[in-house]
Amino acid sequence: MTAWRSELYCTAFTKDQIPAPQNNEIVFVGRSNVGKSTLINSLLERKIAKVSSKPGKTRSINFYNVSTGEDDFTLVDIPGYGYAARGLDERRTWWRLIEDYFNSERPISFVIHLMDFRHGPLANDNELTGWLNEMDMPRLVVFTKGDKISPGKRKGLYQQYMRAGLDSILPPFITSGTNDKEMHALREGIKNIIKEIAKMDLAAAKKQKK
Ligand SMILES: Nc1nc2c(ncn2[C@@H]2O[C@H](COP(=O)(O)OP(=O)(O)O)[C@@H](O)[C@H]2O)c(=O)[nH]1
Ligand SMILES: [Mg+2]
Repeated sequence: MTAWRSELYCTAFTKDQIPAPQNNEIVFVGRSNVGKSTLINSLLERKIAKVSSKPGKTRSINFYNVSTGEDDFTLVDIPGYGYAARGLDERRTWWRLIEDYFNSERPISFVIHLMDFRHGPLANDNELTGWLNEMDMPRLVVFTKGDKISPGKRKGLYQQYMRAGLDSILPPFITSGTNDKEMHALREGIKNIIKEIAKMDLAAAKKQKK
C-alpha cells in the first residue's frame, strides 16, 4: 500500500486568509488536546501537523491537499475548542473563524468529529454537533486515545456511547495514536465515504438535469 500524498497549502488565522477552495473538503474538528494533530499525522503518514502536550496551541485553520491515489480532497484542520483556561474572548474568536469558514459556501464533503474515547461526547462536543446538524452536515465520529482504555473494557464503553446516541455516517472508529491497523481501517472508511458522496452528487446532478 502506498501512502497518501499530502501537502500543506494554506494556514488561515483570519477570514481574509481563508483560501479559495481547490477540492472537496473533509473537515477535522475536536476539543483541544483530543489528539487531532496526532491523528492527521498518522493518517497522512508524515509529521505534517504539530503535536503538543499543551492544549490550545493551534489557532489557525490549516488546509492540506491530499491524494489517496484514487481521489483528491482537501483536509481542513480546524483549531481545537473547549480549553477551559482560555477565556470568553478566545471562545468568541474561535466561533467567528469557524462560522466564517462553514458559512462561506465551501465544498464540504463531511466532517470528521474526534472524541477522546475515555470521555465520549462532552458538553462542547454536543454544542458543535447541534450546530452541524442544523446545517445538515454529515459527520463521521472517530474516537482517539483508545489505547488509554484496557482492551477488555473497550466494547462495553463503545456500546454505552452508541446507546446514548451518536450520529455518524459509518460506525465510529476507535484509534490509538499511530496504530497501523486502525489507521488502515480509517483510511478505507474515508475512501468509501468519498465514493458514496460522489455517487450521491452524481444522482443529484442527474435529477436536476431532468
Ligand atoms: N495515549 C495516547 N496519547 C495520544 C493519542 N493521540 C494523541 N495523544 C497525546 O495527546 C496530546 C495531544 O495530542 P495532539 O495531537 O497535539 O492533540 P490536538 O491538540 O488535538 O492536536 C499529545 O501529548 C499526544 O502525544 C493517542 O491515541 N493515545
Ligand atoms: Mg493540534
